[in-house]
Amino acid sequence: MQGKIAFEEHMAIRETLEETRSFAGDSGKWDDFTRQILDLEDERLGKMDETGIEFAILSLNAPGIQGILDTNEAIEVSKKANDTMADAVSKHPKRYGGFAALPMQDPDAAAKELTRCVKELGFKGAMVNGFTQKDTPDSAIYYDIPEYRSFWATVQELDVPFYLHPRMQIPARAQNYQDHPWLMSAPWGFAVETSIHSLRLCGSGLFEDYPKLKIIIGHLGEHIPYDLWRIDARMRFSRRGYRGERPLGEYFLQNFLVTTSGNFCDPTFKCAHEVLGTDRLFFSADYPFEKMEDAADWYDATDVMTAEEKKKIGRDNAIKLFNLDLD
Ligand code: GRE
Ligand code: ZN
Repeated sequence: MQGKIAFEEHMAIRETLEETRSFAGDSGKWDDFTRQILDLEDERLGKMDETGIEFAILSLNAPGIQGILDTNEAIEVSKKANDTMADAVSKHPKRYGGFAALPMQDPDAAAKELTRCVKELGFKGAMVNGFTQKDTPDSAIYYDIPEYRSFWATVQELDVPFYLHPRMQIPARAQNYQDHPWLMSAPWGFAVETSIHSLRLCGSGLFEDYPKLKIIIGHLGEHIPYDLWRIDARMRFSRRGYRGERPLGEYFLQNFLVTTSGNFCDPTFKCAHEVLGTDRLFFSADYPFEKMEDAADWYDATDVMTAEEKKKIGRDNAIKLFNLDLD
C-alpha cells in the first residue's frame, strides 16, 4: 500500500544517543544504528519511499528527556531535540511531522514547551517516554498525580495527541527482573511499564476531568486489548483506590489510540482490531528499532482486514487525527 503514515519513528540527538546503545543489538550493529537514528535525510527518506511510507512523525529516542535528572538540563535538551526535528520538518514538510519531546520533570515547563512546539513549530503532538526521573536516579514520577493536572489541561486545550512510549524500569524498582535483564526491555518489560502507566491514568479520574485527551500507545496496545475484559470483570469485585467513575474499559476505548509499531502479527492485530474497532487503530513501524520493510511487508500483505479498513488504519485515520495536509 502506498501512502502509509507512520508515527513511532525515532530520531536522536548526540545528547540522547548513548542511552540507546544497549538496544542496538550486537556490538557490530552500533555504527549502523547510530547512522540510521541520527539521519533525517536520504537513507530514511529512501526507505520510506521503498516501503510506501509517505509521511512519518518523528520522535526522540527513549528514555530521552525522561532520563535526565536535572530539570534545567531536561528543558534545554528538549528544546534542542525539538528544534532539530523542526529543522527536518521544514526541509521536508510533505514527509515529516514532529512530536515534541517534553521536560516532564517540571509540568509547567512541559506545558510551555508543548505549546511552543504546537503553536510555533507546527508539531502534531507529544511523545513522552514513560515515567520521568528527577533529581535522583531512584525516582520515577508517573503523570496520574495531581501535580500534572494543569499539564493535561494544556494538552486537551491544544487538542493534540500524547504518545506514551515505553522505557525500561530503573534498577531500584526492578527486583522482580533480577538475573533476567532480557526480560526488562522490549521483549516484555516495556509493555508492562507502559500498560501500568496507561492503566494508572485511567484509574486516576484523569479522563473525567479531561475527557477529550487522546493518549496513543504502540505495539498493538502494550497487552491491554487482550486483557481489557478481564480487568473490568475482576474490578467488579475489588476497586480499591480506583478513582474513575466509570469502568476502566470505557476510558480505554474513549481516550486511547493504538499503533502497530513493532508488533507485526496477525492474531495480535485481530484482537486489537476487535476490541478497539477500525477508527482507533493506526499503522506505525518503530524505525530504526524495527525495519520499515518488516512493518510494511506485514501490513501490505496481511488479509486480516478489508482493503477499506487497511486504507483507514494505514492512512486516513492519521490524516484526520493530525489534520495532515497531504496531497
Ligand atoms: C522502541 O523505541 O520502541 C524501542 C527502544 C529500544 C528497544 C526496542 C524498541 O526504544 O522497540
Ligand atoms: Zn518506539
